[in-house]
Amino acid sequence: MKKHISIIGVPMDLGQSRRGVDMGPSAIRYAGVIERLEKLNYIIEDKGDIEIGRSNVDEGTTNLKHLKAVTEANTKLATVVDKVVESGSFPLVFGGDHSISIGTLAGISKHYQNLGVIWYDAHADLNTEETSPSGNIHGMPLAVSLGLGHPSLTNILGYAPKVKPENIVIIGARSIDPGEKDLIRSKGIKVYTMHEIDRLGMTKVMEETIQYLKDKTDGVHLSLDLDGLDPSDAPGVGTPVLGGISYRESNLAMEMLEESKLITSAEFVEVNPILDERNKTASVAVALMGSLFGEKLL
Ligand code: B3U
Ligand code: MN
Ligand code: MN
Repeated sequence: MKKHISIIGVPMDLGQSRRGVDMGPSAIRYAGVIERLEKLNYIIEDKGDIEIGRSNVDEGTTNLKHLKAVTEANTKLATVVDKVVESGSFPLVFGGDHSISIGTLAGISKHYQNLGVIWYDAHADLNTEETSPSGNIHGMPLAVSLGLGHPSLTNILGYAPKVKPENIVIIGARSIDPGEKDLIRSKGIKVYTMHEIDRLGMTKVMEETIQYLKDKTDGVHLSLDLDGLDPSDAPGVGTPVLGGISYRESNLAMEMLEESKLITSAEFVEVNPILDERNKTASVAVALMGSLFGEKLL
C-alpha cells in the first residue's frame, strides 16, 4: 500500500518580530515539495493553510507577544494534526515561525505514550515568560511542550506535558540563553551543540541520537528549524546564527533518519522568503524532505 502524507501550512509570523515568515508555506510549495514527494511514490494530500487571526487585542498583563492569536492558531493546528494522525497519514507541517510546534506537538503527542522529539535548531527554544529575552513565543515551544509556560499554551487540547525531557534530542544549538542552559541541566536534556557536531561528526551524532531514542519511544517527531543550518546554506531565516550545520551534513542526517524508520511526523519552520536569496532556503527545506522521505543519490 502506498504511504500517505498530509501537508498542513501554518502562515504564522506572530511568534517573532520579522514579517515574511508567514509566507513560508507558499515558498515551500513553490519550491516543488509535492512533486518531489510524489516521485517517491507517496500519496500527498495538501490540507491547505491554517487560518491565522490578526486581531490586535489587548493582551492584558502578559509579556508574551500576541499570546491570544498564537494560542488560537495553535489550537486550530492541533485539531487538524490530531485528525491526520488518527487517519494514519504522516503529518508534514510547514511554518511559519517555530511557535507552531506548540500546536503540532499537541495534536501528535496524545497518540503516543512516549513521543520522541528531535529539535534541529540553532536555538534551544526552551524559554519561558520569565527567562525570555524577547517575549517572542517562537523561543518557547520546547519549554511549553514540557509543560512549562503560560497555561493557555501548555494546555492546548487539554493535556500537559506533551513530551518528557528524556525523550528530547536537540541538534545544532549555538545560541542558548542563560535560563535555557539551567533548564537543560536541571532536566537532563540531551543536546548536541555545534561543538559536539564538529568533534564527533554528523554520522556519530545521528547514530547516537537514533540509539538514544529507538528503544524508549513509540514515535519520533522531527522539528526542523531552518536556522539550524548555516546562514550560507539557509539565508532566509529571521534569526540567523553563524557557524551552523551544513547542507551536506543536514542531508546526511535526514538520510540516516530515513534509514532508521523512526520518524512518524515532521515540521519545517522559519523559512522567510522575504529575507531569502531566490527562494534558496525553501529549496533547501524541500531537498531535506526528499532525503527524509527516501530519495537516494544512486
Ligand atoms: N532565544 C532567543 C532568540 C531566538 C529563539 N528562537 C529564535 N530566536 N529563532 C529568544 O528570543 O527566545
Ligand atoms: Mn526554533
Ligand atoms: Mn532557531
